[in-house]
Amino acid sequence: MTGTTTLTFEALTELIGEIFLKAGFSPLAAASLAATIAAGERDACKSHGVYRVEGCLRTVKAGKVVPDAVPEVEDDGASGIIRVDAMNGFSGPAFEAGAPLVAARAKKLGIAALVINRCTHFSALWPEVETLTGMGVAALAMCPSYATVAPAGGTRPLLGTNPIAFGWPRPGTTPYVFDFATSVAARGEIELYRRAGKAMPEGWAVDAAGQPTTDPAEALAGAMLPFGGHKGSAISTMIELLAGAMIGDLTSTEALDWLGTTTLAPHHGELILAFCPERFAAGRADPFAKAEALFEAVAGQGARLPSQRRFTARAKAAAEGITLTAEEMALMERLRDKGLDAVQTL
Ligand code: NDP
Ligand code: PYC
Repeated sequence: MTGTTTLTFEALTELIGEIFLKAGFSPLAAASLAATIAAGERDACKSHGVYRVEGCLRTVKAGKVVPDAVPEVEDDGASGIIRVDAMNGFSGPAFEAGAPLVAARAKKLGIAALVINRCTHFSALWPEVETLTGMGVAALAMCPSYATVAPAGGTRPLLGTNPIAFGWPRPGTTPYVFDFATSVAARGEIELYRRAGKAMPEGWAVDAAGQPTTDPAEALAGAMLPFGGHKGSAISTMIELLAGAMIGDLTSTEALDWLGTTTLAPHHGELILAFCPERFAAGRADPFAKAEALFEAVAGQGARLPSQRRFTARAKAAAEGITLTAEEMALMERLRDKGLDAVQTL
């Protein structure tokens, strides 16, 4: 297939939203997920861009997510923990229900937590922490996934690719944000290598026999590796504890048992912590001025801030649009026209 299609962010969001509405998503879920996926394409984060749309539909068709679930908020209006039960739906509507509450509570108490239970979470975390920095708080988000990563020193899947993201608000400019899988690479990255028929870099994964591999298919059938050896393994384990065991939700191993496959989007919980820097600093110093001095010092060494590549891609997309390949566009059109009939569950 040849030729490309260039769309505005709004047009791509609308196209993905149409697909989701046709597949039975609630208008809120369709809008929320479509904006997150379109933002992945806009910010050049293809591992969580349009290729995820088909996976969402397959997960619906397999009966593993409720596309029109209405999240239920549990909040007594005073405590530091706000809980949202996603009611087995996608995480987006649950996050949107809880985000303004957790930001407001953090401003009141200094710190607050948003616990999301029983959600399907397939997306990048930066849209969430950016939403919270936009509300004036710093944020730390994390969730398990499904067991695809061996612990450091091990050879079999046990941990998830367990993402962790942090955002710090910067008055007058884009926030400081990092967001990464605790595996060497996100599983979505390996899937893109598989689709492109390319070998992966060394050190990302072992095959089913526990031997190092650069073959994406062997890696997907084997185990991915944590980033930074024992350090990434420990952070990933912490995420299993805080955003799985502690919040009364599934660990990555339990999530895989529940789903029965890694070909659908995973179901588990999520933990998001919100901090009010002014409340923590309590007048001792200006935390935002100190942060700016630190960021300037980073840039002063010729290093770049995380998310700088994304924000550059975002500006380029605003000026020039978002370009999809002919294959990607054909898939979007097929999913829009045929809905759930276009996908298989295996
Ligand atoms: P990357 O390794 O691509 O990027 C990690 C972070 O490091 C980004 O914030 C990136 O900023 C930054 N960065 C990269 N290179 C540099 C550099 N040279 N200097 C400074 N900062 C740098 O991310 P991953 O592949 O690990 O993860 C991709 C996405 O997958 C994440 O958004 C994550 O949330 C998502 N994910 C979601 C899962 C889920 O279950 N929902 C599971 C696993 C992953 P920049 O983007 O600007 O390059
Ligand atoms: O890319 O590792 C990943 C991933 C897992 C679940 C959603 N994304």
